[in-house]
Amino acid sequence: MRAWNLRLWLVICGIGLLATSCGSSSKGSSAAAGEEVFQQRCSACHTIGNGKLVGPDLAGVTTRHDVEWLNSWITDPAAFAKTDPAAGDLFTGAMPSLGLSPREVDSVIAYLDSNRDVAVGAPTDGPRELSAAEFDQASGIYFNRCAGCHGTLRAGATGPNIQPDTTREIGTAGIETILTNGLPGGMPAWGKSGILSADEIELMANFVQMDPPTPPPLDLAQIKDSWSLMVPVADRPTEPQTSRDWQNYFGVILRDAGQVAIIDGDSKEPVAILDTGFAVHILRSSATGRYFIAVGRDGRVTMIDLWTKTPQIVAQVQGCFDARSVEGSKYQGYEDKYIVEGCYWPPQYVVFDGQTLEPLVMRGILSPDVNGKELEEVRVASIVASHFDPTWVMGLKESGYVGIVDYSQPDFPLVEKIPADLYLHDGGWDHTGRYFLIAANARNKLEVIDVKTKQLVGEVETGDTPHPGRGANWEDPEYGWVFATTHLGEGKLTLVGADPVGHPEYAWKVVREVQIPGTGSLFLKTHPGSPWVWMDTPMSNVIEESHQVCVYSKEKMVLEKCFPIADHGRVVHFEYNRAGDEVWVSVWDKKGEIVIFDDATLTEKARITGDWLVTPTGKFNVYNTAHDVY
Ligand code: DHE
Repeated sequence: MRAWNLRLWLVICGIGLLATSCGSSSKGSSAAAGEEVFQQRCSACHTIGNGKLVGPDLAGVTTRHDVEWLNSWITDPAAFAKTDPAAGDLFTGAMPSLGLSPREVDSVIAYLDSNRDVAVGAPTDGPRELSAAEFDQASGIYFNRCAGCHGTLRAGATGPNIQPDTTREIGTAGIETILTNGLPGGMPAWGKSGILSADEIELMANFVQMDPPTPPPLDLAQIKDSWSLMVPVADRPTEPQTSRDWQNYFGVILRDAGQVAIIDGDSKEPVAILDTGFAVHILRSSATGRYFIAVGRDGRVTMIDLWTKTPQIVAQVQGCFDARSVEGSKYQGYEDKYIVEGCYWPPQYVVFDGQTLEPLVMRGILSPDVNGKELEEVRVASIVASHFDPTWVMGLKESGYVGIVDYSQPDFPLVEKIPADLYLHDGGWDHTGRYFLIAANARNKLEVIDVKTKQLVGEVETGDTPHPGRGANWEDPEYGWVFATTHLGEGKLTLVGADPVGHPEYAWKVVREVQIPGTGSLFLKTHPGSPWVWMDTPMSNVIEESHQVCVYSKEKMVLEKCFPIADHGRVVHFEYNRAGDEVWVSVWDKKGEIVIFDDATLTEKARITGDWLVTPTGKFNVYNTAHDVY
């Protein structure tokens, strides 16, 4: 037995429980256990003998590194890279700490060693030909599941570039592995979670190695053709026809049912379930709160009147083929006057009448990026409505500009383009409504825009892929006002100083970082009267973590606790009721639930269930959404 093998043997046999297999079998129980761990935790990025995936082929790795080295590397690659030069050379930031126990690490090494004689594999197998029907099917799946992160033309944004040059390097088998198991930085495990079948994964693995189809334009005439006004303004009530507190209604997205449920926040009863269309993404309230405006991934905008006895759809229109954001005009004198829709495709925004959704203007946003690089795709990401002047502020994702649209001017022009950083995604106001903080999430930063001076005033590195949603604002006992975000790529809540008047020394700097168990956080939420900040981790590939919520104490300045609230689905997104004493959380599943907590005691108060509650995701309280309470 060579020296290295002997050491490996000693390490593995030193673990009592595994000792029975030592010396008896070439692939004993520790290697068998290691195989299981490898399949679950490593095989998304590595093969043994089947070529490079995201990470290198690990065939023969135990002949290249000794057991102590591998142990340190697998346990915490980032920490090890700081102390070991070879590890430092190898570490690109992609290899995460997997949180394996020492026994699991040993078993993985034993498994790798049991494959020490396997030869490193050839990297790729090319794509097979797809029939026209298969190509169409794959285009549909790509649009539904992939385009949001990787872009319609696949140039990358929140997710990496996956154009054929890159995907062919990985090859069909490698892509299938990634699609099945996901990746630690937020790439969902489409196969393991049962969302894509094995056949669909095979189809997509081939499709993404081919050139993307060219998506068509959508002009104003076509947008006008899509407009339908179900209830003219003259036929609508002039005052609320319900005795319910409609300002405490919650609009709940039933994503895969293509519906929005309007739930009475007091009685918790569904008062209406409305067919809004394909994969609704978000709702926003008009400035008065009377109308909910829904936007679907297919670009359809739906206006819901909450003043009728039962809420009803009064108008619909399609301004884009692919969209994620919509907002109303909120400046004094312009309440409920206009609606803007931001498109993912085509690269444009569209302004509608705020009472009827009649299309008024469509304006293109394609431009070179902040570095002067020509682009073929620029998507409108987050949009907020200023309370200081008649403007909308929007993140122009690929170009890295924050655009300002002046809706007091006849043609709703983009009057400013403030250079920030690439891949702008989601964001919200600071507590004064003067500063807009938006994540350049692939750059691990929050960009801070002063909408009064129309300048970029801060750039803050917060962590791996910040995802603030609308963000959360509160007064920290030490640092004054802060704006916070969680992250998709690491388990961390980051507090950024947001008090340039009271605490200028901390403004737009990281002032606190709080570890939370689990990556894959999408949303956090608080309320001015609450002592807590609620956080989710729905995109964690560790099932238990996707079921939990975590709560941070503003006063104690520590993570109070994390606890599971379901044994199925993904627990996602928070919303407070109008009074700010209840928090609503979705269990995003075919058999969905909404769990309601008493915010003072953190105890469960009610659980809404029912066959109608299919895949609930975002929830929007009328009062809080109209007034930007977060
Ligand atoms: Fe969202 C907000 C884009 C996936 C639920 N999401 C946003 C915003 C953007 C965005 C740009 C900000 C809108 C604004 O403020 O005007 N979302 C995207 C994507 O590109 C992405 C990553 C991939 C995709 O294909 O769509 C994506 N989003 C999701 C989901 O998978 C979620 C969890 C469920 C779903 O709808 O499929 C989801 N996104 C939400 C919600 C908000 C949101 C609930 C609003 C948060 C808020 O509190 O305001």
